[in-house]
Amino acid sequence: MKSIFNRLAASLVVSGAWLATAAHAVQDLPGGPGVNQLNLTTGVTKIAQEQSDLHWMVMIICAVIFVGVFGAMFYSILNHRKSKGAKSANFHESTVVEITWTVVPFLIVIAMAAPATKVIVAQKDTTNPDLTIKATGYQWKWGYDYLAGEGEGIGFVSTLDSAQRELSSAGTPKGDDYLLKVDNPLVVPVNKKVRMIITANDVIHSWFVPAFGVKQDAIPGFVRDTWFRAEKTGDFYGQCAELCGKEHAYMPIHVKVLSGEDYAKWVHGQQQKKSAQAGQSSQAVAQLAQ
Ligand SMILES: [Cu+2]
Repeated sequence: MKSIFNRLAASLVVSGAWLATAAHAVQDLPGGPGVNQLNLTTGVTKIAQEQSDLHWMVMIICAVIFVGVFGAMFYSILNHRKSKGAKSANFHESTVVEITWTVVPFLIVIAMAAPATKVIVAQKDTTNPDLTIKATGYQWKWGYDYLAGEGEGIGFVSTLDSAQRELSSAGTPKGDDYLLKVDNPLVVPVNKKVRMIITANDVIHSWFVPAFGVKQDAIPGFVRDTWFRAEKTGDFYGQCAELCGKEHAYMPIHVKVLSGEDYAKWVHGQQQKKSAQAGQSSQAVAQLAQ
């Protein structure tokens, strides 16, 4: 018996030490998750800000109702109990009470639903984008194709950094961007409306970037769209948010928001790379034909 307790104590000490080192080793990732983060991520789009405001509004309304209802209940139980000689009041079939408890909750629901509907409608408004990018979910990576706007024709696949995949297999998490680092991040310009067309090639995935307030299921055979207008440059992270198989945890999303100028440079670089590759392959074809 004693040895079981000893072993238990030893394993607690070991796991405690592991937690302590893990907590020290990891820092907040700017644009990504923070250490011990409880609140929603700080958004960098108007929609994300509005979602956060809605969240707090509903949270506060719920808290006020909770305190009001439980306060009245406990007050009644304590101060109007039988042992204190309380006589029960009779308001059975009171029209005033019945109308009040129907109208008041109805008004509360309307007060929450009206602003929420406004945000949902704005979220779905993908008209007049500056840039259109298709994201395709694969087991287990994301494909990006720039369909319209500056950078049209660019396309690449974005996969988890293989070194991090190995760290995960070894059970040794490391780094602030652990399991969020990719080979080719999605690059977009700041303050431009980017329409994302989302689909999948095998099973259902979900394209989710909390800082943009965007989460859209990627469904094979269907096309869905969403949009964002990032108001800050920087790196923002997300993950596939629909359980899609054994490597579901290994298909992160990394979006690099660049200034208009830097974005133009990136587009130029990508196009040069593409034409160089096209040149190489046409040379190869010419050589084969000789
Ligand atoms: Cu997935």
